[in-house]
This record gives sequence, C-alpha cells and structure tokens, in this order.
Amino acid sequence: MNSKEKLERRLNLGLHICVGLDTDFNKIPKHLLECEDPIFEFNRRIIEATKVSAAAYKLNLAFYEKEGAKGFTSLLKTLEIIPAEILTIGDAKRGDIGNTSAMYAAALFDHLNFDSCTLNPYMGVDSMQPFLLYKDKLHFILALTSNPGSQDFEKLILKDGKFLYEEVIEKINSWNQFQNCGVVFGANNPNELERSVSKMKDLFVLLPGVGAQGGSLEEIVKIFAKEGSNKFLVNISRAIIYAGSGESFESAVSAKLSEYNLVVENNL
Ligand code: NUP
Repeated sequence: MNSKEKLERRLNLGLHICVGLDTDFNKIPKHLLECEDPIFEFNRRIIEATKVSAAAYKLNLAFYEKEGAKGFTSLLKTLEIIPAEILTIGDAKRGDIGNTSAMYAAALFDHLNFDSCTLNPYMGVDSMQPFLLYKDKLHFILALTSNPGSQDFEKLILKDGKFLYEEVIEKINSWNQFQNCGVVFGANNPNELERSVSKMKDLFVLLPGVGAQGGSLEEIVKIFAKEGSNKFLVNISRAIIYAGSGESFESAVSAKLSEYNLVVENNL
C-alpha cells in the first residue's frame, strides 16, 4: 500500500484527525520518567490509545532533534510501532538547493521510512523536485500557515491581486504530475480556506491549528463538506496528547480523539 492509499483508506472511513506526536519531555506524566526512554513510552501509549481512530500520525522532528541522539532513537522506535497501514508524516518543512534536498529526502524516506513529509516551497521547484520524485510518498507543501507571521510573506498581494499563498497553491497543482502533492493550510484561516478550497480539489490538505492554536474543527469540516471533498486531514497535537496528565492519561487521550471524531461526523 502506498502513502496515498493509506491516507485514502482512513479518509474513506470518515477518519480525518491526525494525531501530532509533538512530545515534549517536560510535559510527560511523571510516572513515565522512570522508564528507559520516556518519550518513546509516552508515544507508545498514545499510539495504543488512538490507533483505531486516528487518520494519521505527524511527528514534528524538532521535538526529537531537541533531545539529540537519544531523541533520534525515540523517533525511530516510535516509527517502528505505528501500524503499517496508518500514514506517518515527518514534519520538518524541508526545501534547499537540489543536491541538499535530495539528502533531506533520503533521510526522511530511505532512512526513517516516513510515508510523507512537509516542505517549504520558498526556494522554488528545484528544491521540491528531489522529494516529488519519491512518487509513492506524499508531500505536503506549505501554502498558508497557522502562525501570526503568515501575514509577512504568505499574505503579500501580488501584481495580479492574488495572495502569494494562492500563487503557491497554483504552483503545487502544476507540480502534482505524480498525484503525490498535498498542501498545508492553517486551520485557523477559515475565510481563506473557503476561498481556496475549490483550487485544492486534487490535493490532500493538511490543516494544523485546531486545539492549542484556536482553529475551529467544525468550521473546517463544514467547508470541505460543502465542497464535496473528503481530502482533508486535521492535525491536532497538544490538545490531544496532553489531554490527560495522571497515571491513566491514555483514557483522556482516547476520549479527546473520540470527541474530535464526533465533531467531524456531525458536520460532514
Ligand atoms: O502552519 C502550520 N502550523 C503548525 O502548527 C504548519 C505546521 N506544520 N504546524 C505544525 O503542526 C506545528 O509545527 C506543530 O507540529 C503542529 C501543531 O501543533 P498544536 O498546535 O496542535 O500543538
């Protein structure tokens, strides 16, 4: 099963929530700190609690790199226990001159064996190409991000009146010759999403920003439902993985995911 098929299977089951394994050592429940690898143990329990109804897992590499070599081991071990039929996303927002991008791509796909990644398109087509040549993987390219600084560049208005992020979406469509491209679109930009959703019909849309960043899941789902598209994946990290804090934090985590899944179901 390639990456696209993995994602489509879950989306077709009505599952749209991607669990973000942004594991911060300082936020791990105290009773796990005695384990040999607390980050891995925390992730393991979250995966056990969510694997039936998660659409995907996104691991932001920053949280693992921050722990140095130990963090890299926790990352590898975590990737090994995510069920093979569930899409994994390596969130590292890569993009560099061609030969360097090729190294980044090999690291994410050949070494770590991620199913997909996030890319930053600022350096243009040759910085994306080495990734896109991995035809069986999925590549989520930043268009309009969820942070306040998205105003600085992404919302610049071009000569023809388009926003820069809209031009990026057009480019992504033109780069999608192997049907392996996706877009990253901040979930806390519902008005912009409504304007752009029809232009992203052939792309999978990854939407971070629900939960800790205040985006409304309900609004997002309604926009895609109205468009008649099910190609959306909403990433939620902190609001799911830190839903509980005590010895039985896993049950709070799975309850939180069910709560979000219900919001999706009720608005589709
Ligand atoms: O525009 C983006 N916004 C965003 O938050 C693009 C992203 N890749 N992310 C990532 O999604 C962010 O780096 C983090 O890993 C996750 C959001 O986490 P949370 O706000 O749900 O805790």
